[in-house]
Amino acid sequence: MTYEFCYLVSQTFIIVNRVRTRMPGEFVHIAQIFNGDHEGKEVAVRGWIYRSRSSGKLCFIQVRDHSGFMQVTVAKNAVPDADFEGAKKALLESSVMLKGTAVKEPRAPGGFEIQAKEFKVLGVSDNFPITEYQSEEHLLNYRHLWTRSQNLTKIMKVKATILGAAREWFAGNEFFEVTPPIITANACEGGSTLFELNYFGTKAFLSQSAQMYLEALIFSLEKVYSLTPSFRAEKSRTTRHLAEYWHLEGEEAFVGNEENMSIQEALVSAMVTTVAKKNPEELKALGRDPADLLKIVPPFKRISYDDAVKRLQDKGYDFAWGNDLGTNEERSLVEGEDMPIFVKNYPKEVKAFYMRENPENPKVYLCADLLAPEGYGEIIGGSERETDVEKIIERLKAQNTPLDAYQWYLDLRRFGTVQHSGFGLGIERIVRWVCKQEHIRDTIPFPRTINRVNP
Ligand code: NSS
Repeated sequence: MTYEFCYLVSQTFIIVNRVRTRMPGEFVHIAQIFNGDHEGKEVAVRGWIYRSRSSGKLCFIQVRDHSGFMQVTVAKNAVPDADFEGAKKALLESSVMLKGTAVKEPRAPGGFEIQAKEFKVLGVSDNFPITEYQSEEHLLNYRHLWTRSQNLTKIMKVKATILGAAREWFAGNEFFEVTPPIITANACEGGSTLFELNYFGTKAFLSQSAQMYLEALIFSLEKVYSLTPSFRAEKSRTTRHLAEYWHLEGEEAFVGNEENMSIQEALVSAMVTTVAKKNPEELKALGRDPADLLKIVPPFKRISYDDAVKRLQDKGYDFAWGNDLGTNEERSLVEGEDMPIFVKNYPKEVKAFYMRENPENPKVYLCADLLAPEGYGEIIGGSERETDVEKIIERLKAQNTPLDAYQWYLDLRRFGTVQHSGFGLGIERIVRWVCKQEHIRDTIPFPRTINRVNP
């Protein structure tokens, strides 16, 4: 087909399409009606019943779709008899399809309603098992239905924007997206949180981090990232740990610890400012002022672990050098900050074997954690990687790790190693902060925690 012909065809298509969008009965999303463009016109809507009440010859039904709610009035004399009977009987969460006129109605939520001419129930709903006041446990048991709730819907929209913004940022900064394995033979973050599985008769694990594989891939692609599920058999019940979470990880050749932090702050800024611009209504409804997020721009403060210890001691914490920072310590360090802060150069004993020793102080690694403000705590763990193969072997031996499964990783240091760094960002951790959620489980549709694997 020639270009001209294509053009002609597409013009014709556009004309046909224009006529179609003006035809009565075109399906629209509810939010499109509220902007007034459809006033006085016929529209068709598909969705689910959110609320309903009827009085004799009139039903008032609130229908929801992903974009909002709309009052629909179904009058006995305006629709076929079967439609009116169906509307009267239909219970909450029945799926419906309706046609009618969009009219201004100041008494209806949002100032518009649809006066139905047709009202079809597509899928009936029996007594919906979720009513107004339910225990947390009940809502988790019915998570497959509770994902229809307003809050979870908004959080999922925010999360989708955050993931899109991250991918866009990486693509715009010359990172290649790669696909590391999930089933592995070695631990990246220590044995205590490994999920073990029987892999055709040999022991294997679910990945805690793609890092080691990303390290392998920088030798061809230089800057890589991946978005994968990571698994941690976290035995404690906390409001910020999941057994399965989404892990966004980057790895960069020829980059040291400081530049690694600059990459992270640019990425985090892009993720949260994009969501502030694209989802202000969802954020406000969740209690987050989008203006808080628009302020998150580099550079972020960088304090050393040593400084962090001093700050904590000055505030009266009984905290000795060499301990890991817990939730309370992290909360205290970001008190009064409205941007995330980096804490860098942790003692070796609290971090993993693969980090590069600080040449200026061999007691600490060249690493950094990024702490979110408002007490949300760590959202990123990152470091420059050790390139000295002997040092890595020594550390693995010191922790009694058999080297067999790590030989391939050691090879990366034996064949053309280069300075490199990387980081891992917990998607649900950043969503929890952005959406001001108390519990991390509400940032993922089907949370996996110590006592829940179903639904
Ligand atoms: O253990 S980390 O701190 N670091 C790593 O896994 C590195 N190997 C990543 C890398 O350099 N490529 O985990 C990274 C982040 C951490 O900051 C949290 O935001 C998140 O992963 N994380 C979690 N989120 C939810 N639930 C759990 N259990 C969890 N554990 C870590």
